[in-house]
Amino acid sequence: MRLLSLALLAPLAQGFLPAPAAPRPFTQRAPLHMSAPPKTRKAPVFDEVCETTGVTLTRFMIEVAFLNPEMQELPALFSGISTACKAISDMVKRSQLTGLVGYADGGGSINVQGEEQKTLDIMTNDVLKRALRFTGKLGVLASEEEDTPVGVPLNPKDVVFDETSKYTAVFDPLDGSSNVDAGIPTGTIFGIFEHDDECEIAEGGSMTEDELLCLQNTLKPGTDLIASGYCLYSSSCFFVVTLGAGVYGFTLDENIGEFVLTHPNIKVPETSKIYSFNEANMPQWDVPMRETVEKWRLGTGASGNSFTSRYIGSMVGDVHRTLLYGGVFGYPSDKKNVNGKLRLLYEGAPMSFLMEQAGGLSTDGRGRVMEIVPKEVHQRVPIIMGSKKDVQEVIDAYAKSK
Ligand code: FBP
Repeated sequence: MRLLSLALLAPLAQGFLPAPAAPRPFTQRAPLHMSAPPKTRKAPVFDEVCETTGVTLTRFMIEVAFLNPEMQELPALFSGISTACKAISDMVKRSQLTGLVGYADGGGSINVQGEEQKTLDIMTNDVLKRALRFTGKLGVLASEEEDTPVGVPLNPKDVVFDETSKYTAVFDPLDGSSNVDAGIPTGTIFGIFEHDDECEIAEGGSMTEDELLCLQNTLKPGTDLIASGYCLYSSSCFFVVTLGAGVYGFTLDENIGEFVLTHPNIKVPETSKIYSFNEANMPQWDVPMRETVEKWRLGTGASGNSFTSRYIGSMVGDVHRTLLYGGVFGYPSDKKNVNGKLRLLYEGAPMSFLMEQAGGLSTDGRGRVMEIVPKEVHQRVPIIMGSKKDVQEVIDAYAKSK
């Protein structure tokens, strides 16, 4: 018999929009009037739940599409994403047994960001790419492991009943892969945009029209996301998603092969006692960032709380803990990496959409990460996200330092 929490019967959630601040010279932000006004999305209410299966992700998506007609084609896309995540969960879990460990081709396989690719980086990228393509709903995809955005031509050979290329998907197939062989949590991060065949094409030198169209369809600010989420491969396999009406967490029930709703309407606590950064970089951080964390250590910050430190080194793991327990996670700017380490398009923006929908904040110190318009697919961005009042303390420190 499955445990059914009353929260499952809870109705809607609302998005969150903090006031924008003066941008850094090199950061272009989408003025609020430019990005599509956030449409109020309806979240399903489950007044009847099967005791054996609980509320599955499949049912959740069908009900979301029923309540939000403009999302009719999302369930098909999500069935591809969740199938890929289940397969990746199994690949990661069995990798020591199947030999899918270490660097691809014994080392030397370098992605466009100069990072040595793990065997699992390449395999998980392939699994996700194909699963998305077979849904027949994708126009373009961009991945950490792909040099440039990839157009997904409608291909009659793949025989999908109604191909529409309605969406653009951006993803990091195996975030934290540097930790995977040590059994440390890793994850898949994804973001979904509407695909726009008509989008205006800028001059592109050597790029073909199609390539430019692909690029234009991916270089969008987080405020244009219609859905984002992650799958965490850890003690359990968690699938956490937002469609613009709150954040919902599912746990993989391997007995029935389904993601089952276990964390409805996640709300990140407003204040906390946890910070989560790679402190080895602290001496290089911007002064406002460094001073704020020093105050948190001493318990002399705005909340008066003495903070402790938690850092897994896999963004998905650190963000998942932050959503559930509260805290501030990030990879701020520092003298070495002025734009931090995390990628805006397929790490920063999708995770910021989740954090804001859970009532938290996500900033680069000077403004909302969600409003930053990417110039490049693999562009990096400083990120500080988490509990609203604590992140606001960082924003205030940066504002004061101006
Ligand atoms: P990828 O593994 O996808 O390249 O992600 C980068 C990442 O591993 C994040 O998951 C994590 O938050 C960060 O880098 C850790 O960086 P560092 O090892 O410098 O602390």
